[in-house]
Amino acid sequence: MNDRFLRACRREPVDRPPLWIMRQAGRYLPEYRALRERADFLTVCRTPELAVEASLQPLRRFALDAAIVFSDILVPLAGAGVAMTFDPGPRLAAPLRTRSDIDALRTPPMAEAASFVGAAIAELSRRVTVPVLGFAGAPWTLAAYLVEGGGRDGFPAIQAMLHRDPDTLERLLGKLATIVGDHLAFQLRSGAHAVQIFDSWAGILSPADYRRFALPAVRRAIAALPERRGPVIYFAPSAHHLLEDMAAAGADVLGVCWRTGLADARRRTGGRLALQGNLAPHALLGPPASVRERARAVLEDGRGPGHIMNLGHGILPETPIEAVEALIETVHGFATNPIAHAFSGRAGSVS
Ligand code: 1CP
Repeated sequence: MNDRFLRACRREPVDRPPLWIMRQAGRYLPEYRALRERADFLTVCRTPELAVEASLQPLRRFALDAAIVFSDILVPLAGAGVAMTFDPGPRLAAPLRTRSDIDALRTPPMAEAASFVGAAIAELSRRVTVPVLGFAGAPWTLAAYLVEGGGRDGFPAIQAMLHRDPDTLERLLGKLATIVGDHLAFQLRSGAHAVQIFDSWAGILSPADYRRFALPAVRRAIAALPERRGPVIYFAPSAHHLLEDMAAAGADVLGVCWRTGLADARRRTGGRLALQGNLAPHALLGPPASVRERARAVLEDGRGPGHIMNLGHGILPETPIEAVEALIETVHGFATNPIAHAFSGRAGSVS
């Protein structure tokens, strides 16, 4: 197996930084759009054969260093009985606003509620020669969607709950920490080599509220994982003001968006964690020469033990394929240590 990604997560030496792309399966790929003509989003997620197909699509085109199972952060909650549709983002039939709504949220074992995710991971790990990533939303980010009922700028409903009824919010976060810990552990048992936690909306919190609400919940989810486990990546965009606190969540790798420089993040976290990121997704809308220049700047900024090259957030649906190719060529041509690089192979990633 190509273990460049796992080595970088552990801050071990590598010939060049590994690369994967957040949301590498998705709407920028014509073959994904074709798959979605045949099946709706939740059906793809819940049918292991289709989820594996979506996960394999980017790997057939690009020599990436990790696969990610095709699912969504809200899918385990749908499995736990929260009624929702996707259009394209999640829409809940009934947002959770009161204490009794939250008490009614079930926390069934994820091996039952999201068994299809485990089946997709097991099959994917048989089909690829790169590590397979599982993932989950962080408790705070899942709570933001559950309380709002969908995505909305600033998530005013959870902000109101935080101020009006902080005990109820803490109760919800406690339940979600259980669900997230269980879901991550289930994915690792099913064959995931590493897991990523997306805290997409942590950045709307002040440092004090992050430390009171979001951080304890994500820390509890990570602490619930077995001691001998694959690496955990913790990513929150627009969270420059939270970086030192995020480093205390218990993850091995910190994902950072483009608003924070990698060398700056390394200094602020004392070099204790590997770092992942952080080319701006918009950089891929530029011509290939510009993509190469921007990607090289990120690679230089990330130099040091444990850099996983990635975008600073999910790839945009309008991204041209040539831009992704330019990114890949640049990473493949970048030697962490020029002497070791001369001896490295370039095997494909789908067997
Ligand atoms: O029409 C479609 O095909 C649906 C579009 C889509 C896709 C392709 C959604 C709806 N989710 C996904 C897949 C997905 N979501 C993956 C797949 C694996 C991969 O290749 O990376 C992952 C990791 C996610 C994670 C996810 N979903 C996040 C965290 C990452 C981030 O961008 O911050 C979030 C916030 C979601 C919620 C969600 N699901 C879908 C959309 C459009 C959204 C955002 C909605 C909103 O906030 O309004």
